[in-house]
Amino acid sequence: IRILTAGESHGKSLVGIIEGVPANFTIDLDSINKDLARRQLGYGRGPRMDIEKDKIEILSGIRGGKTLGSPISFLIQNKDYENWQEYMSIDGNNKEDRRVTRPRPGHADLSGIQKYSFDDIRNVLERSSARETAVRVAAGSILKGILKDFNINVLSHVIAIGGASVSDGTQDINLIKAADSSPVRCIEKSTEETILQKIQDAKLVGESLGGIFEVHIVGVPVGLGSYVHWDRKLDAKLAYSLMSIQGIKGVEMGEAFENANRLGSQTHDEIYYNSSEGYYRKTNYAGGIEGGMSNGQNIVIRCAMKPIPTLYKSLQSVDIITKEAVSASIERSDTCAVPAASVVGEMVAITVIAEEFFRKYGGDSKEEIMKRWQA
Ligand code: EPS
Repeated sequence: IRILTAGESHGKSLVGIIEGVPANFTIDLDSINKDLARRQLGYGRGPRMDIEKDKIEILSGIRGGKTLGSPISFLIQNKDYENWQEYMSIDGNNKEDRRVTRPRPGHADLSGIQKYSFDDIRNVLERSSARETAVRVAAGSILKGILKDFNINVLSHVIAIGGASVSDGTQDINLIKAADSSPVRCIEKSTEETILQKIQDAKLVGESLGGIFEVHIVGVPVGLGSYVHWDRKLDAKLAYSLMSIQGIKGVEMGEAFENANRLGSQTHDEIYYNSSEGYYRKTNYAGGIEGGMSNGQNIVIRCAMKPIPTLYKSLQSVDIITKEAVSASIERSDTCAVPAASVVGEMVAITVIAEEFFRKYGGDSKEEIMKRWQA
């Protein structure tokens, strides 16, 4: 699977191409649009989400509701483009009054203009924006729909925001399913309330908040990934992809950081066998991956997101033209996007699983893959 994303945050539209999807899989546009809508939710998001109503428009690779085996291309319109046409036009006649010259600490702004020799930070922020994640959600949702035929599914929930953490980490998938009905995707009621208050307080003082979410992938067969090839280790590939989500600064497999402080005998999941289940474990400290391969348990990944760098309470910066000390630029921002990021995390993780699933059971069509998987 190869995914190419394109598009500027306030440009005409976002575009994606997915290559490597086998033929004859049914694509359900409604469920892709539902995932796009889930990404837009969450208490703490900014006014931009009132403007956008993300919908996928497929351009190629699907006929009569089924995949053709050819690259799937699609677009998601930026409704906000209407308000930005005079600034984001491609023909060189853009108005100058939304030029950005005060880089935000923590954003791509300063390193971006230095790297590309720009004198307008807008050239950087338009592409570094997390708006790009809409494309990755659409692509991941297409693959999620396909993997459902093989009983693989993905869920997520928020376990901490702004220092308020759930008291009890659960592995119960049925409880985690309830995350979608929480405004911050947190399934522990008392923590949800504390988080809502924290976001409200942060907004009042122009602050932003980060947090931690957990992605659970269920139904993954044994042996995706590799212990033979360093670059196909499943945990390594997941960490790489999840770290590529805007704002994600830490990725952990299972209870990796807690395991680091435990004894070996308290860290490893003991192995049992019975004739109906085959091999099984009673614990999942490893997060479903041993030796770079899926072990048949649920895959559990935790991601840490930093607080969004666009702050109403401006930080110290330097104007890139005058070199004078100034406060960093601000147009508008989200106070917290951790709930949205958890949905992005699901879709990015399932993309990696799909890639390794097709590598192991691969074929040109659903029929070929199904035979191998059933065998
Ligand atoms: C973002 C800034 C905000 C966010 C945006 C990411 O956009 P704007 O500058 O238009 O207010 O809303 O996220 C999205 C548009 C999205 O769809 O997630 C940034 O600077 O990264």
